[in-house]
Amino acid sequence: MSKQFKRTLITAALPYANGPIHIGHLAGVYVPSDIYARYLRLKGEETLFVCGSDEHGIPITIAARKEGVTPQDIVDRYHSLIKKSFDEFGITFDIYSRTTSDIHKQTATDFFQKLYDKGEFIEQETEQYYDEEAKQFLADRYITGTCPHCQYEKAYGDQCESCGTSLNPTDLINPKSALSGAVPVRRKTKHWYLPLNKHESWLRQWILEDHKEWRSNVYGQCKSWLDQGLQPRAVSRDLDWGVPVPVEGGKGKVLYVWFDAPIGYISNTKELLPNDWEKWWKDESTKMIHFIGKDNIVFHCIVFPAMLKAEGSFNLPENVPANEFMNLEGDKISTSRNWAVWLHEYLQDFPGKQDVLRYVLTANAPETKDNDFLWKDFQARNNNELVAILGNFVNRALVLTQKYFDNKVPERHELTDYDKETLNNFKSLKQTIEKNLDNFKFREALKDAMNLARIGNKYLADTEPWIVAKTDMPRTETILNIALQITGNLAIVFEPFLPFSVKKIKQFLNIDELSWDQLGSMDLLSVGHELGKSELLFEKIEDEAIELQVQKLLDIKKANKEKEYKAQPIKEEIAFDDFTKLDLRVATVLECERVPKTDKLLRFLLDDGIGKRTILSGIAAYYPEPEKLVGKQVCFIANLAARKMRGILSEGMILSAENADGTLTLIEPSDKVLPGSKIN
Ligand code: B3M
Ligand code: ZN
Repeated sequence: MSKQFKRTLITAALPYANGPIHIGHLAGVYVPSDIYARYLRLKGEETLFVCGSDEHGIPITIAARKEGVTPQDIVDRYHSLIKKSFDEFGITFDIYSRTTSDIHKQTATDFFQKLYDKGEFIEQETEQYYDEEAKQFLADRYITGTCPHCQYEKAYGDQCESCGTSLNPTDLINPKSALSGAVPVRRKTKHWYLPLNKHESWLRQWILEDHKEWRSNVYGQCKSWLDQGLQPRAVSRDLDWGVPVPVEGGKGKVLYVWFDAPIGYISNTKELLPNDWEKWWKDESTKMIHFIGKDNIVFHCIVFPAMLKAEGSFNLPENVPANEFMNLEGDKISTSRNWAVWLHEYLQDFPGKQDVLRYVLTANAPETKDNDFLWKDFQARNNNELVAILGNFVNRALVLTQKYFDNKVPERHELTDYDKETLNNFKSLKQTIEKNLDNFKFREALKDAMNLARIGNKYLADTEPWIVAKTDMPRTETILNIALQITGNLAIVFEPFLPFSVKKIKQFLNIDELSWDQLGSMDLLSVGHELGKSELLFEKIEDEAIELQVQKLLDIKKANKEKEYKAQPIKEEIAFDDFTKLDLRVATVLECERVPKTDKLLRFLLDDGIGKRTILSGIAAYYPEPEKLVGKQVCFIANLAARKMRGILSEGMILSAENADGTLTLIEPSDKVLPGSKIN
């Protein structure tokens, strides 16, 4: 199926306005969608790129309640923070609006009304938990109780955060309302449902047969949903934050956030183009692409298309290139656990380095599987790729032109075979890069763009114009002419990926507009053209900057462990006699050193009041300067049978406390006592 399209509507998932944006958002949705939008515009294609904040839904009401402010306060705060981050990272939305706007509320209301009038919903009554004190129905998140699987007492109605099991509110033992603490009662409530089962057969055809080209993760998820059989889905909720249900019986109810949010794409288009929006949504020659993360697949591939189809006048998406997740240093990014690199914080620590992050997140994009963001990798990609390849090439081409040709583009004389081969490489890679961009393979496309810079770098290294200049000026002119044309080409190919750096390259070259069509041309700069002033394109990132970031994460990890710390259950009861069998004493440390060739063991020589004794203890990792322990007092078990470790006899055991993160701390008496003192 290759339809002819005239224009492209690009949507990027509407981020929830209940927190700032982190690298996971950028990697999953906003950098890829921006690359695509920039690429299409550079090709001169008619393109519209819409996004906005998703400002309804339970998490926002929960955040508001926690802080004692209104949901509107929360969304106002995060909407502007998020919008600012997008601006700072060069995400070129044509509009970034919000779902609390009047036009959105009206659009969502009308949409619901139309489906209602057409008889596209079914109404169903169910029993749900109700808080009689707070006088409201309780969303799953608002009910807490004991997890039936792990006995954790603060499990939520939808999930136990301790063991990770997903739950139904009715699974909880001793359910309580998180609003008032009251025991919730069950009460009947009526809602409107979109009968997805009615849509199953055309969805099967449309996705499984007509869109086999979709990414395998997307296709696979859809297939598994469809194979399980679709069920009616409630599109309303008992809540007071959202778009009110506009029909009879809708009092106290709002549209489910996943019903109104995707309509946000439509209302944002309307807001931007009040007279012209319909061609972007209803004209068959418009291609619509949804950029999302993998947790949004079912809503964009099944639920929203069913809504659009039920409405009857809208296009369906042509592709939904959903990404998998970007993890951070091996762990899933989590807003609530502060396990993230926040964009506003990144820019404080790395001012002006937006492109470095854009580059790393694309080079490592989670297009086919979850990937990891590692600070070491970030540094390596900056230093070994951006600085050493792209930056180095551009810098050399410009500096040599200043040095030999007074900053003007020199003439090009006869080409050697090697020159021709170099230029041909550009032409052939252009096609590969286009194909990858057209198919949302941004990672591959970026790799090939960097390969072009590599070709340039190699060209200069092989032709050595700084040596040729001593004997053959015409040849030097040719080499640098080619190097400058290559630089111009790099400004085209990197524009979608590294817009800030490309802006600089264009200033260095003193050129304005370049278009994708010109990629591969060796006549971007005419002979005699005067170049601008140049500087280094990228700078090296030092170890210290990276260590700081790694330390920041270690601190967060430690704080999280402490927050989640649960004291171990008490062991089985023992008789007093059992206790008195233990001979616990205090001793003074005479010597302390690491046991050679081990990571863990320290050898203590103790004054135990009677004589000297040696004890080995596995705490070396937590006391990197063991000599500092000399003179301190420790507690130990004096009558434990001695045993040999690493050829050394250990006579007893030193007591330590285990911290939340598993590290150990020695136990010391609160005042100095005589060595040998008994512990009772
Ligand atoms: N706000 C979920 C998310 O941010 C949701 C996306 C809506 S797209 C219409 O993951
Ligand atoms: Zn549990």
